[in-house]
Amino acid sequence: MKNILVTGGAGFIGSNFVRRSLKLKKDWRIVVLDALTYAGNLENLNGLEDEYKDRYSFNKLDIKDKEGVFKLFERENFDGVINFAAESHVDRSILGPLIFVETNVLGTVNLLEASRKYFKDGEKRFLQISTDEVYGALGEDGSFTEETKVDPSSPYSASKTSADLFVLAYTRTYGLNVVITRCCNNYGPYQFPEKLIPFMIKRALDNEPLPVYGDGRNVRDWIYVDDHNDGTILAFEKGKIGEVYNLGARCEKRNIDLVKIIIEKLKNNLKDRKDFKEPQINFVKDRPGHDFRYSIDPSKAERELGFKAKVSFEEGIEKTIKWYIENEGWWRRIISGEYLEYVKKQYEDAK
Ligand code: NAD
Ligand code: TDX
Repeated sequence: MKNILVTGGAGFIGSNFVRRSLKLKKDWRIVVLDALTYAGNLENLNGLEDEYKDRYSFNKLDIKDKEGVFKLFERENFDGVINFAAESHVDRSILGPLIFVETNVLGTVNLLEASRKYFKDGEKRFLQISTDEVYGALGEDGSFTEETKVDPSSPYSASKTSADLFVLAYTRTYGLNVVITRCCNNYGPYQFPEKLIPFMIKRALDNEPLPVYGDGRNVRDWIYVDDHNDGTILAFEKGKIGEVYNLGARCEKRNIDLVKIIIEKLKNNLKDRKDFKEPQINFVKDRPGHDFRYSIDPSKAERELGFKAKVSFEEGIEKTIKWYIENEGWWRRIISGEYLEYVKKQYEDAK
């Protein structure tokens, strides 16, 4: 049995990862560490304690907590770490950058320090979940490869880039067995309703206008969360020490086109609901430093890891929209005071 620490396992990608890897990797025991910030939700992991009694446990802990993290490493004798924990929302990083430095940089370095102490043999791996945003913005042409120079635009992406540089320094200086994955925009169930797709679904279901930043021509490259997580498992098992792997599904969409797809899908799924009205798009003030386009070239992961995204956008977005319609209680329970405060601050000029 392999004992694996998954940080940020109560968030969107992390919780999907925990569920998927418990199902697919019968010889893995997963220990989740999560501070349960506004984005972390124990409900995302409902049922796992009963279903996987001996292969799953949860610890409420901050990755910055030196004593707590070192004690956990001492007790659990991990075979590897997969670090999903992060402050992950670009707009929040623009409103308040400091916590992004604290969690994404200092927190990652704290985990690296614990790994340096407890991972004496080079077999034990530290996998850092990074992002395509470290590469900055593209124009109309080209794609990010692992050779593209890092050039982050937002406090969020600057913090993720700094973390990547520390991870790489730990392999060069201390010989730590590290791998980094950089994935494009994820979508799927359990995504916090501040990110584009779930936010637009929530607004549409509440008959609120859909705020599209700028002229809506910015391009994002989309992957279904399970495909990202299959790539994560491959990188953890097959990646070469000190290497970076881009993960993506070659699925670029302009924001405005994506929002129109969401509207059409909602209309189709809700034709029988009398209270559902045609959602209105509202072009609002642009995000400062808004990256124009992302495009991931996943050739290296395909070639070296055997990675291949399997879920088509059509299938993934239909599943996602149905999930948010059927799980209205899940996102309604999240819309707390803090969420309302954030939305008010972020979209105050959007009215
Ligand atoms: P998320 O915000 O949904 O979840 C983050 C999780 O980390 C939450 O459960 C939160 O409670 C936890 N966390 C935050 N600070 C913590 C701390 N100090 N200590 C312990 N736990 C803490 O984020 P997500 O979208 O699931 O992203 C997961 C990872 O994937 C992040 O590292 C992010 O940078 C990366 N990533 C995300 C995307 C995307 O499209 N969402 C794309 C590429 C990479
Ligand atoms: O209300 C909105 N209106 C809008 O036009 C929101 C929330 C977003 N947008 C635009 C901004 C982006 O161009 O939609 C695009 C996607 O926005 P987000 O969902 O905030 O994602 P993005 O900024 O692209 O970052 C995401 O992908 C990379 C994740 O949040 C990061 O964690 C990941 O690293």
